Amino acid sequence: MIDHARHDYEIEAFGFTIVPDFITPEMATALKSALTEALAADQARFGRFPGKARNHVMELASYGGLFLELLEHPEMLRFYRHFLGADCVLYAYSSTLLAPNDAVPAQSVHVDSGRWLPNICTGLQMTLAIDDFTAENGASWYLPGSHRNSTPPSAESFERYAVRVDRPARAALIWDPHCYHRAGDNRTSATRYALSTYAVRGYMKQRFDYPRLLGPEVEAQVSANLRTFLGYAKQTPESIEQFYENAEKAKSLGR
Ligand SMILES: O=C(O)CCC(=O)C(=O)O
Repeated sequence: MIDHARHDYEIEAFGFTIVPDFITPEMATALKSALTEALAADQARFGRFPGKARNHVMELASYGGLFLELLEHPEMLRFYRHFLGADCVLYAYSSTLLAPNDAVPAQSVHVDSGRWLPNICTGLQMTLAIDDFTAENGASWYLPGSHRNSTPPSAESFERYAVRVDRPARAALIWDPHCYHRAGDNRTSATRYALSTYAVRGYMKQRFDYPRLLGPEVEAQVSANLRTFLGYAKQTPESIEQFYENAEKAKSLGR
């Protein structure tokens, strides 16, 4: 049983919380091999772009299968909906791998959202550990309470107060993307596997236009719950004809 009151409090107060045993061992194993395949496919498709990092998959929903299944995780959706409202949408969905001795921008202190609005949470992230996060393989550091900072902490404050967030495989770190953090160094010989989902309020723009990226095939294949989370109900019409067609469609779906 997940202690929601405790985790919600930790997100509010510290900007992050660790929820253990978030997925089954079987799901973790299957996600690891799906991530390995996606990484190779992504390099083949996008490796020609100078901005493409070798150990990163920018967008996982487009790889379908298990990655779409994970987006239906009821506890993940509960956290997102609790903090962002029932109509919140997926903003981004990517890998969070750390290869041995890799130097990545995430090792500098940063936030994933520079937006600072006091007293309103506009985004929430989940980093799902597929492997253990340890001191040796570069467990990330987070500065508790810094999601409430209007300005970045000094390097000295970060080093003094940040905590290393070790966690076991299959744990979900649920966190505010305005919480200051940095990745560690992976001094082992194995890549550390994780992936991240990131949701925003329903009135905000998604990083990818998921309905167009995934198309009507995925719309037809997934549950109503997932269609909402992917943003299908938020699409603006591209023509006046479509405005009237959408109104008919909504009526027939009882929306
Ligand atoms: O945990 C990590 O390795 C880095 C996470 C990170 O910096 C991010 O997701 O923005």
